[in-house]
Amino acid sequence: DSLQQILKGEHGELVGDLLELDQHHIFDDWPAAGQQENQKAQLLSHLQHLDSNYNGGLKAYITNAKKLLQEAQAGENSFEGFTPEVPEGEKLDYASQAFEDYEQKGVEAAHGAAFVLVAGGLGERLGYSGIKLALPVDSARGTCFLQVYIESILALQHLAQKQKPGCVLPLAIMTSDDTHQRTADLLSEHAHFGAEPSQITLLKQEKVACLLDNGAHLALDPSDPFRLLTKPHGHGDVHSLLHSSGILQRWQDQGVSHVCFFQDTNGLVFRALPAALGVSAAHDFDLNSLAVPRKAKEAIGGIARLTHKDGRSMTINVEYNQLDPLLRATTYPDGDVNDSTGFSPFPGNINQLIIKADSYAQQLQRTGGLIAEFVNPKYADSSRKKFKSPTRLECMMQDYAKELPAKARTGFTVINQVWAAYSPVKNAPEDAKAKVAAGSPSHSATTGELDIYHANCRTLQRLGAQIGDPDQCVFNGLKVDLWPRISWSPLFALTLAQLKSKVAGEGLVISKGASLVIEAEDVCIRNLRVDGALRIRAHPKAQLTINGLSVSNSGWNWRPLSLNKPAAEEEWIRGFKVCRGKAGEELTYNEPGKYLVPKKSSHVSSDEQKVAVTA
Ligand code: UGB
Repeated sequence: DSLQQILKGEHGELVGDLLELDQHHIFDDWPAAGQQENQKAQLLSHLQHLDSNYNGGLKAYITNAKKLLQEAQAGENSFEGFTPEVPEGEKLDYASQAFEDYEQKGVEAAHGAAFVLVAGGLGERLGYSGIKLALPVDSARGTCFLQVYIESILALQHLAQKQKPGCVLPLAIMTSDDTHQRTADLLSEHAHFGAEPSQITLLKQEKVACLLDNGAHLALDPSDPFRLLTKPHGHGDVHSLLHSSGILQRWQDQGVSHVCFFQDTNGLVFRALPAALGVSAAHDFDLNSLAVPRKAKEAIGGIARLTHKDGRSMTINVEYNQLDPLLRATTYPDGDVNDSTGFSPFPGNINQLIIKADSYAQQLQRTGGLIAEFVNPKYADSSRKKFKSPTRLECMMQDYAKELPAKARTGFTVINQVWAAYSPVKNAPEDAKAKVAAGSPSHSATTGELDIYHANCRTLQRLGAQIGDPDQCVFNGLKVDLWPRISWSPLFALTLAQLKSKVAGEGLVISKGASLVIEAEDVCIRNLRVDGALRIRAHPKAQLTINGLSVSNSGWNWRPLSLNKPAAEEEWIRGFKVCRGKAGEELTYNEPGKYLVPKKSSHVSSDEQKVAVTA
């Protein structure tokens, strides 16, 4: 009786549709009229919410799910009829002349750039309870991913303003229920890390209902019979959100020409992004994927050119779990294996995409931003009838390429040195160890940090600096190289050209085990020797010239954690603690002005001495 009443009421149409779609089980234990009215209202409004947040509503969701689940059960291959080959693209050596030329072109195009950070994932794989954007990128500087990303955008904005005075580069961050509030809090607690509040927009993606079985029956939450179980729909939601929120339209009205997408924990992304933007502008690409050499079986997709028997052809990302079967079934009988270079012949997708705004807007207008979905049930046995746990439909942002018309210009930009472009923080310590044992990069919190130092040291070496050798360490069971801990704010140098203009490489000497942190914008290093630790902080309008400074102290130590000593979660996932003691020199300039450091011809500080120069 109570259900009959609902069918006549506000939610009647939706409930009727669900009953027609064989979803009676949701209402099996529906209490009689007058009983648990609040809980019943809760379920109905929850269903309505799920209905209004999926294009076409729950009816479309269940219909799409049934089709995809049937195909999955039958073992259908979504690449049936396609043959993969290694595509042509731009391959750049980091710091080569070609790299620098593209970087310059990217800086020239930067006034038309907008940024999209997908950060709806909670990072369960990493075993970290907070949001990943709040994790420190490296312990030397101690700033979190969100800060480094925003500073990178502001640094590019400063460069772009030389082309277009006053331009502001916008950032949209996709969050989810899991990350939204904490991301908003992180921004407001830190005054948006120096960005204008109106420069940043948060877009929350909604979860989708879980599916119990091949019949696409929606799963009730075991802990609450008046709610459905829901899970994230994947990073592909970002396209429909940019469309439905009107943000893309707004950006276009402001003159945005390229939209640059990136992920939550790759501290190196902005090293290569300006060059990739230059490649996009130079080749007038509708879609350009930044890529790195990929180890076979590594959990990053491979970029491949797929040609169908009927003549269709597209350059797309083939996700890691699909690449091996596709290769085996077609032109590479050994599957996903390394070639003589030690890498897979297919470039690795790092989900950093640069999309031309004009054709993107047209495309979203046509599709509403919908991205091809897939389903990936874990079956209980070979009959493929039962799932180990409820599944859901998903979509991936890089599958935007699948929707593009044949005439679209798609390409990719490979940075030949992985260390210069990609080291995400994705895997918990035990999984990271297993990945390394299987020949893949660990993509752990340990390497995410250490690769920043590695990249900075290698880059400075290319400028002619003398950098001490790395120490060999074991953190969380991973054997790693610990290079001198050099870290700088992107506001000091974002591009290679900026770094070259600020650091005279031949005048820089950093000892083995030393640390150097630059937390200042306008610093020119002519002659500096660091044996120990040095941190430089300065007011944005302070101009420093370092010429003849030599710092020597006992420095900072990266110590493996001992099991019986307490450590923060951020330290546990890295496997080390930084012991700073009182050693380490700190140069601080709090007022605008011009400073020569040291004032005399040389300046040597002793161990345990902390010098604060306050103007
Ligand atoms: N993300 C969301 O914003 N919402 C979601 O619903 C899910 C994720 P994962 P994944 O570079 O290593 C991708 O989970 O999906 C955000 C590519 O598909 O870390 O396994 C999340 O917050 C793969 O081709 O990665 O694999 C994070 O920022 C390869 O490029 C981002 O989406 C791989 O990343 C990625 O989510 C990689």
